[in-house]
Amino acid sequence: MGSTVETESLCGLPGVTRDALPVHRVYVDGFWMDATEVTNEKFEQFVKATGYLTIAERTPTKEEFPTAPPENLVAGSTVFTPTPGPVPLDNFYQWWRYQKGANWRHPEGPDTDIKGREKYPVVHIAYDDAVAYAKWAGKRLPTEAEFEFAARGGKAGLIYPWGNEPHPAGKFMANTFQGTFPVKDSGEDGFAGIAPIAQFPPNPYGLYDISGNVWEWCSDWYRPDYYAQLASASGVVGNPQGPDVPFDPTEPTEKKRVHRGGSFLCTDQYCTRYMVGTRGKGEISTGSNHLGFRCVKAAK
Ligand SMILES: [Ca+2]
Repeated sequence: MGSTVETESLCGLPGVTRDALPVHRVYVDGFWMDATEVTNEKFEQFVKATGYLTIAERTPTKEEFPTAPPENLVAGSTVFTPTPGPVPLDNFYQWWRYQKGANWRHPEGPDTDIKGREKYPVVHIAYDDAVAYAKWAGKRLPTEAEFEFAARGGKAGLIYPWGNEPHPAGKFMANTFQGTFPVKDSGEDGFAGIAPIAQFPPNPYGLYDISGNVWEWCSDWYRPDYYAQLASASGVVGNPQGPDVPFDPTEPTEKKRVHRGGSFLCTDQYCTRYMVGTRGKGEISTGSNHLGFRCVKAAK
């Protein structure tokens, strides 16, 4: 598991892959994983069966978001918004906005819907939403170790799930971002923005979009030094479950869990964390239009 110092330079955002150092070995028991990200169609079945209301559809309270301005205490979610022209890539608030009325049924806001997007990954899913779905489906979320093991598809030490070239023989292997970030996605890979599931070749384990398209929730709490902790443990750690408590020094008051896989916004100009050994993270109540999930189940 993990990423190397050598691949750090592939990412435009300095130091963002350092939490995936050093490369280390772990052991995971056998498990099954969904071949694709959970789709709008599947999530709708769950909502119809249970009446579940996602966090983005509920009105947030001051207690939950003490630093949010009062005008933002309305149901909604974060939506990527291209900037009118090139901007310094040092402040992501330039291209993320809190959109009132954005949720899984209305991915870009109240004027948009999921008609014709049945096979797209469900987005604007907070951690508890993903857990609720998984429980209903008789499954659970993957641990970070399970996710990375599955993503590597039986191969060790590669930069991407398919090898070390981002575009082998000129072919795009995942839905990422081309063009000028965050101004215009030129969609050379066939998709400017989110794509339906399974539009690119699967990895050797038959998993689609394990890299790119949307980030995916894992069950581990996030700490940047967790890989270093595992590496310093004696022997190979079996079935790691993540640290006991979350901590992200860049936003120390926020409780974050791990995201993996990168998204349709990944670009070497900013962030290339669709690289298979790298890590992401997110506050547990916060969804966005490039974050979804898939489930796993223990092998009997
Ligand atoms: Ca794309």
